[in-house]
Amino acid sequence: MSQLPRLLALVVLFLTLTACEQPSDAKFIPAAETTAETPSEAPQKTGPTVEEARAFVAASESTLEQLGQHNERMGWVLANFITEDTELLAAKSAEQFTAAQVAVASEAARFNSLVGLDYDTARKLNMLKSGIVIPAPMDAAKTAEQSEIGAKLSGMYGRGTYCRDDGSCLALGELEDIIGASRDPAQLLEAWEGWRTVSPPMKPLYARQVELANEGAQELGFDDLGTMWRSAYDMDPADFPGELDKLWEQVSPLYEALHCHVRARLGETYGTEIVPADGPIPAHLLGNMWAQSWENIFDLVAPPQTEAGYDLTAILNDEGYDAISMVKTGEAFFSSLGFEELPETFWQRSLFVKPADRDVVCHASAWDIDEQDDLRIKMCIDVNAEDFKTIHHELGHNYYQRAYKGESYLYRSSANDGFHEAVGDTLSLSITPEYLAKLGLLDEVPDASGDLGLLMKQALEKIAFLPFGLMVDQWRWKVFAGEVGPEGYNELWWQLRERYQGVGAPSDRPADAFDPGAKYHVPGNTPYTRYFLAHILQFQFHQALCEIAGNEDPIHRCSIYGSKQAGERLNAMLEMGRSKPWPDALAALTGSQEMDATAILDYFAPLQAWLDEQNAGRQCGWQ
Ligand code: X8Z
Ligand code: ZN
Repeated sequence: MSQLPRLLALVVLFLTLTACEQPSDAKFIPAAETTAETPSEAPQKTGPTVEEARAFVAASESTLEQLGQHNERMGWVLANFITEDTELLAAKSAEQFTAAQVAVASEAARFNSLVGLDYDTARKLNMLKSGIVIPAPMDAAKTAEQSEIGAKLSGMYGRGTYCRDDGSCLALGELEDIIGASRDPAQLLEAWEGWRTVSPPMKPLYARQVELANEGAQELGFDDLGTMWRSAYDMDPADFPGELDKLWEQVSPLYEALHCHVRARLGETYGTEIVPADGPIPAHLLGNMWAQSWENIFDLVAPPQTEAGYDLTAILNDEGYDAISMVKTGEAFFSSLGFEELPETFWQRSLFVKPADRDVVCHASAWDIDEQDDLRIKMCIDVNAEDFKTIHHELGHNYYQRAYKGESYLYRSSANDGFHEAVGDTLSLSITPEYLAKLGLLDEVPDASGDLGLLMKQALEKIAFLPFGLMVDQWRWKVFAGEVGPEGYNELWWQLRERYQGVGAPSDRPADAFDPGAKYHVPGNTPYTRYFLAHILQFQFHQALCEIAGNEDPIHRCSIYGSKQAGERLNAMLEMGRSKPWPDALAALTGSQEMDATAILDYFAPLQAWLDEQNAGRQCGWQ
């Protein structure tokens, strides 16, 4: 029997008894402050006791675990079978789960001034109060409305297609193929604009979702949903943007150098009427639907006389790889580090190939249905290098999930959300020519003269991504803070795209455009700063693991494949889950408590030197 009615009854009772007591201060409370044993300040007899707090945390974990699992299954069914019915069922379960999360978060505030709490209870109370991605107001009708909107938005994205006047329709995957391969600006523009016809109808729904989620966040004591999201980093949420600024300042010179070179080369290809020599790069020319990573235009910007050394997409196809063998190869990498193989159910229950007969959410994701062994991925795999890397990304989530399965419910998560996104990518950094030669996919390892090409390809993926990884939530935080209303959403989006990425809209956007909605994570309501952090962290992890593996090559040539020592150290961090603040988890692997961009800068140092030479005499930056 569902525990929700019982829980809600409890909450109603609590709210009735203490109706005048607002859930006061749900802001960040450093665990250290609440953990200090201060026997002289024993809790007052009238207030809640430490035992009550512990019992409350245990009951909340148990309730949320049950509802969360049910919600996860419903989410899986919706994402694999989008229909009106599954949308409704998923919305219903999301509604129950959100209501329970909010009820618990609100009740947790009861223990705010309690002293003498042990470390774990204090940490978990904090997590209960702030760890909701999309809170709802404590009004049943509004909670239901918000869940329906959430399911509808996901469905609209998953089902989205662009239909031409002649009735022919293209799905996202097909449009992405055009953006990746075509060099015809008119065709590129059609695909780019075409995909953005899916999102205008999302705008009013999104605006209402923001209203409701903000109301929910405010009822829990936060200024708005953005503050709530920023409170998940074991630091005062007010300090978190500064942490991001610091990292961005470290890497932005490298990004600007890459941008400058890429813009100059695109100007040579398409002409300066299309690519202005001193302005933002039009977003449809960068080889990716969102201009978030640019590896598909490698051929246009590659250093002369260097190659990437090999074409992994061609190799995978020539060698007869299919979706399953690509995933098996990813699994084998983890096995080489000493991780246990994936369970049989992973192979039975995952979705690897886009079904022909139904709508699914193709955006890749990893699932942990029972938080024990029922791990799955859901991906519409094509045989190409990009999907090969994405498979490693998704498996990284699954191996992390399995590593922390022994932790209690609230600790079954990554140290911070950037860590979860970084693990699989860290292994992808080890997909080097040496590694491919070990697999028999390359006959010989190219010598160091090919490194510049390899680094360029890698930079087009990893460095190009950084400002995009940052700007998505810069946009959302401003939206959540009410700095802009629906009528200004799109303009703000493009202001930030220009400011951070130096990328501009290729054409005047229609008045009803809602271009943020054409990016999965906006209608899907997935925070995005995690990917920016992951792109910094994965290089820190890679550097540390290479050292542990005894690597002596330049860091961009290091592969940790086969190193049990590296695997052991990685696992030591993964199995901590979220039980300790992220600086402790980071230190367990790297020895450092700071997120820091030195490792990524070291990795790309030879490319930076080459870019600086190329850019001498060019006008860099954008107006
Ligand atoms: O969404 C993802 C993963 C699933 S967590 C495929 N990524 C971001 C994106 O596609 O926009 C990975 C890189 C950034
Ligand atoms: Zn991911």
